[in-house]
Amino acid sequence: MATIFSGIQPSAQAPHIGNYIGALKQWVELQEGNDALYCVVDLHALTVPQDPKKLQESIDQTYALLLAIGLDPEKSTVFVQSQVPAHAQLGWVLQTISTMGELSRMTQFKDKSAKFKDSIPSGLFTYPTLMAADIVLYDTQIVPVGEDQIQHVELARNLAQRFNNRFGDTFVVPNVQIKKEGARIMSLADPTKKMSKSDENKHAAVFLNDPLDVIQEKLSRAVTDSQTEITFDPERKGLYNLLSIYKILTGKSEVEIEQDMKGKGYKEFKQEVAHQVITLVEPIQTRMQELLSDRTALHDSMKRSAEKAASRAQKKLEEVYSKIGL
Ligand code: ATP
Ligand code: LTN
Repeated sequence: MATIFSGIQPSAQAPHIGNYIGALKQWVELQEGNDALYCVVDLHALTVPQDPKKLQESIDQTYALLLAIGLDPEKSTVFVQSQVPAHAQLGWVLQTISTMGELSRMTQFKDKSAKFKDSIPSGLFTYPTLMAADIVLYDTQIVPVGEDQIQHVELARNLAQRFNNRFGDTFVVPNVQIKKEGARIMSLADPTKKMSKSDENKHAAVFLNDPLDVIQEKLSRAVTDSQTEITFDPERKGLYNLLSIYKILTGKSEVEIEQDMKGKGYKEFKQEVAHQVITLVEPIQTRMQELLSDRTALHDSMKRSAEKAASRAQKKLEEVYSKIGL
């Protein structure tokens, strides 16, 4: 049994199938037989400007989605970050032992700050120290994420080690866990770019809350190539991406899929992929609507999980405060 921690930002835009395949699917698998904590990281969302009403709604939506994909509050602790004050408190402590140099090297900071020209919010810069706090507060051993978060988990490891060296053994040094397959699902509109929530091209990503006909339409338009044979060839990026999605969702082997697709055209194959995606998202959408229709029950569940997480986090924070002389 391992302690697992991961987080997802609440956003007005629902997660896409890249988020699901790269991260969320593993969360569900890992809750079996492990001590798993999953967090809606609303404090992280504040690193870019937010509308308060919309943020509140996004938190509910994201929490409901996590339950709808199969996370079970009886098996894992699914909670909202801002409801456990120790995250922000430890975040500050870790920020004081981080350096400008190491934070400047974060590629996500470079990408996201580029959009702000002169007035880059400083939260965008210090964000990885809060993420490190999220992880080390619970003696986390394994952090399941998509590829783009490896650098942040590396930083969490460095900060944990640095703190331990300076103040004595306090934190477990966490390990990142990346799925070999699906860690980087590509855009359907441009398979050289990763599938992203913020892509301006409406056909780049399939979102878990997309209407079923929209899913069909997006997949039928997915960029492929002018060849005809359906085979796993990483050089044929668009097709390879669709095949990877199909492979993960069906659990079939590459040989099996290539056999099944012999003689079939792209049109038919894309319909098959759409069918698999719809089979995945339809029950999730139904469950999510049910959960969102009773906000009192939803908020009660949030509160209970936050209390569970907080009692663990508070102990670690007290240990940290005492070690650093507070
Ligand atoms: P985006 O770039 O789509 O806006 P994000 O990384 O900001 O995504 P989060 O909701 O914070 O989105 O990420 C949730 C999880 O999904 C993270 O573990 C991240 O690594 C993973 N992830 C994001 N995009 C992809 C992708 N295209 N393929 C696989 N995993 C992904
Ligand atoms: N930075 C991550 C979300 C995140 C996270 C975490 C992931 C915040 N805290 C702790 C794993 C562990 C993102 O943007 N996807």
